[in-house]
Amino acid sequence: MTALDQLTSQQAIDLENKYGAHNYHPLPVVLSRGEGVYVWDVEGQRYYDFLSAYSAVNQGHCHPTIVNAMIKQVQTLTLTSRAFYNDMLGQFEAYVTNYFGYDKVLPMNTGAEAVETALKICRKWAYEVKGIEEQQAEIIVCENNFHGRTTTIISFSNDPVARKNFGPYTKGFLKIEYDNLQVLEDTFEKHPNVAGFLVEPIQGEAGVYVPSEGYLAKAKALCDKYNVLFMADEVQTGIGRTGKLLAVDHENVKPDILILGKALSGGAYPVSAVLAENAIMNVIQPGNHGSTFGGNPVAAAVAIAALEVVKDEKLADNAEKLGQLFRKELNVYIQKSNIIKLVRGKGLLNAIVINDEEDSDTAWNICLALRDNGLLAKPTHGNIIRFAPPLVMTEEQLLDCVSIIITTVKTFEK
Ligand code: IF1
Repeated sequence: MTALDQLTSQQAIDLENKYGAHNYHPLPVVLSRGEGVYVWDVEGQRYYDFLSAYSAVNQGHCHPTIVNAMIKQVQTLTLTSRAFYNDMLGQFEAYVTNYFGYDKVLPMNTGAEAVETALKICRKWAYEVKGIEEQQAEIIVCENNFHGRTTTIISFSNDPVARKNFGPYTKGFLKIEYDNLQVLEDTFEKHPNVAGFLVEPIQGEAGVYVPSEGYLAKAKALCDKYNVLFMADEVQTGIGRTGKLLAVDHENVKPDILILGKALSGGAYPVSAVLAENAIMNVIQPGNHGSTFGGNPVAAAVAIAALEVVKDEKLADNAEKLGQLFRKELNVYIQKSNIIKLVRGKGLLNAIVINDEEDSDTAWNICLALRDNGLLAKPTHGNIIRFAPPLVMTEEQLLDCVSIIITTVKTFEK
């Protein structure tokens, strides 16, 4: 067998099991092609993608504008490192800062790296601008957060699966309840060395947990009052997913530090970024931070194209419209269902909560049945199923998906 022979699904699964570290438990489906809202398995079966690679493929699979920008750049210049200038990075920097309304951007590759970058900028700002004594800066994070997999980030996770036996952990983080403004202010009062507040505008991994209306705006106002940087992790919620360009736009909040990843490239390439105004970003000087691949010409070309698609195709508006329809249609069914408890979310970032024990395998079994009916989704935290299709979906396709979901869960009614 040569590497390029067409495998069966089972052969592909067997290879991963034998030669790959077992750091995932994928739904058993082996994909080999994608276009728009659809993916195909190696046997040629077509599915609606209702995960979008955890909201990275907001622009749809293999979007021609993004693919063409990538091909053109890959044939011209791929990587220079930041030891030299390249003719694409500056164009991306000008484009992305103008797009989101910030003075400066620091480009990286993955979401976790962007979060790390934000934490480093925040700490440096604390010592050099806010005037906190060295080594004393603290950053507030939320319970049930998900910000990535690095040693520092898992240090402030409270998911034992992500965290256990990876210590010793990085110090300097205070964990408070999400969606609780009183606790946030109490923590500011008690801890004068707080430099930043890192928050997901909607907690994705926690089960698409949408905070109370006004929480983000009021948290930002408290940050201003206590001279603390409000850092929004929009890696999953950003770039049109929740029905606005950014999830913080629902409350007209402008984060001091904005963290982007995933759909910044439409899923074509790892591109992440941190944006801030000069007063903050200028703490970063040559040698302080960087990455071999961060800001490479391919990433720059791909990200410009990916952001253009979001604007040209009005993907945020489409997510808002289809999200309303999705929740409305599902709610009609939920009225008379004893298997789905509720649907929640914003735009096209939604989840249903299954009426069963948290450690039951019902959500997993529903996802297997959805797969058999032509729709791919994945459980998060036991009894919750996340629904996040590409934002290029049409209303007709969405209604088709709603019908697949309802037909499938019906067979699980008790
Ligand atoms: C995995 C979850 C989603 C993120 C936020 C930073 C990152 C992520 C808000 C890091 C990444 C991923 C990573 C993926 C599963 C996935 C996920 F279920 F774990 F929570 F999307 F919902 N901030 N989220 O959601 O970005 O370094 O991965 O590029 O298996 O770890 P990354």
